[in-house]
Amino acid sequence: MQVQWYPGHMAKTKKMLREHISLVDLVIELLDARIPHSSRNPDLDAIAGDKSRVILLNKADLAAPVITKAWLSYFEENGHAAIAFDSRGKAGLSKLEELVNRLTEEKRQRQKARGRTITLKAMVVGIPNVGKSTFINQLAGRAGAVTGDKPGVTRGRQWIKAKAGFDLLDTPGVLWSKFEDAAVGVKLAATGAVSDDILDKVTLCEELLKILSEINPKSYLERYKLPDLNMDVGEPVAGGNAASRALLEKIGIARGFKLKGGAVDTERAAITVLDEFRGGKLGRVSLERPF
Ligand SMILES: Nc1nc2c(ncn2[C@@H]2O[C@H](COP(=O)(O)OP(=O)(O)OP(=O)(O)O)[C@@H](O)[C@H]2O)c(=O)[nH]1
Ligand SMILES: [Mg+2]
Repeated sequence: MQVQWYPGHMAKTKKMLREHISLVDLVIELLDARIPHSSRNPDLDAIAGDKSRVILLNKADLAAPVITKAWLSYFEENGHAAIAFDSRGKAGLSKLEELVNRLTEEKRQRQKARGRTITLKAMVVGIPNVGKSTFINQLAGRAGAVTGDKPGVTRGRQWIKAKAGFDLLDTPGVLWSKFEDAAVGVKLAATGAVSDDILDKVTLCEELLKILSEINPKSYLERYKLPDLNMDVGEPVAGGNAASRALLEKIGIARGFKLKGGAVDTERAAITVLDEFRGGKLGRVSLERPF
């Protein structure tokens, strides 16, 4: 499955990020904790240059805690300040504040020495639907930015005061024009960064089931109360993967999704599995490890 999604506004957003980078003291890069590798925009290094950066593994409530911990060590070993976060709660706030203070220490000291009030500006960036606006609202303690359960909600930049002397720039989600491999596109689509309107949901769901069968078959076996099928993922066949298709049909049967005439409604099964995976109903599942 080849996913390529680069709506016109994304090139404009990239230009806007480049234009605004000199105004900020800090970049807060939100990654999806379930796919920290696939959700990293390779264009960001060139845009952010040597600006201080915090990596925030957002939606950590949906990812496997042990694997998130391994990712945090991985980023720290590679010289990046990183924290895990659930933007719908307040758990990581004090740790984040500590980190921001550490990274902006020099500027704050300089302003203090000159008797100025401290002002810090941070740009919040990340792929569509990763939770940028939700994160900003959490920090600000009010719903200043529009959020939504689909990619492409934020369309323009917006400054939001998180607290006195700390302003955050909300930005539209950006992807990059070419994914390095097809698996990256599949993971971005499965976690909700790519609009479902451009995708064949059955194929996407089969691809997701193929990944889950390799890393965590318990996630769907328990959710859909299936016996261990001991599935062999096998070679891809035309129209998808035979084992994943068989699995999707079993899920459809388990849920009683039937078409007129009695065939299994695989489309409805696919929509259900994708929704439930995205909503965390298959448990806390990370699709990528740092090793
Ligand atoms: N479970 C969970 N859901 C989250 C978290 N952060 C955000 N969400 C949900 O993810 C969806 C997208 O959130 P937004 O804040 O609109 O995402 P965004 O990155 O601003 O998206 P765009 O503006 O479209 O680029 C919403 O349904 C949020 O409730 C999180 O940490 N955990
Ligand atoms: Mg947004």
